[in-house]
Amino acid sequence: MLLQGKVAIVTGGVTGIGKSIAIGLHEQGAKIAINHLPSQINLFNDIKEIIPDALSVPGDISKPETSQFIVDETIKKFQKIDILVSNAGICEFKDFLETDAQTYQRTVEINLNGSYFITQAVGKQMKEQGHGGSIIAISSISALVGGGKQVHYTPTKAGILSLMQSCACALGPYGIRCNAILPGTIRTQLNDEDMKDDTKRQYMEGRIPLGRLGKTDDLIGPAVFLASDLSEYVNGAQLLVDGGLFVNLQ
Ligand code: RM4
Repeated sequence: MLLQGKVAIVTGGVTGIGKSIAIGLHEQGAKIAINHLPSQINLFNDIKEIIPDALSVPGDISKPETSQFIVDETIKKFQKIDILVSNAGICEFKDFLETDAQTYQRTVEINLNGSYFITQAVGKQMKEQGHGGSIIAISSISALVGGGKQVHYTPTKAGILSLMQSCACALGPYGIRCNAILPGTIRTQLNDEDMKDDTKRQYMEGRIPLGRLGKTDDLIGPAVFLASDLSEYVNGAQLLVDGGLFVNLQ
């Protein structure tokens, strides 16, 4: 029980990587506030079966006011915040030259702006609390390498990595650690369509030394590590969780 008595916020916490991490932090003893879109309340209710005292903090993370709402509601219910997992994100695969401005802007607003706003709001609360904290942002292998159909997306993941590096500098003096997790190709709803293409899926599996695509539960251990005191001197780090995909040229 590495997180007994801790309070964690997970954004985008009812699907994919965010859902697995929310459940994983709960299993280590943390109380969980889960952000999700209002339309996903049924998905939140499903998670309540697993995490009975989970707090629903619905809202569009791209709006600055949502982050303050998340912090205020979490404090109301749990009186403190120790951990933030900034996970909410979208990725539609689209040809660069056909990508409309709205798709680009929405991807930036949710992935990068949303991560900035929630990190700032939680950072202010943690500073006021005076006992530090751990902020984890879900960046991506795509922060480090490109994707021909992800030109609107990869810059947001690179931005999230950079956000954590600068927040590590800005918040470190308050004992608040900021680190990035960089998932590789993890099977989630974000790549359902992309991975339906057998040729693409077999290509990706062949690129990964461990021989398989990632599962969302593969992110639980790294998140628990960075959330817990096991990583008390880890600040501004980036942790690839990709089965060896990034380093495998040949
Ligand atoms: C990740 C990475 C994966 C892709 C998902 C949607 O950042 O690019 O390959 O499947 O996004």
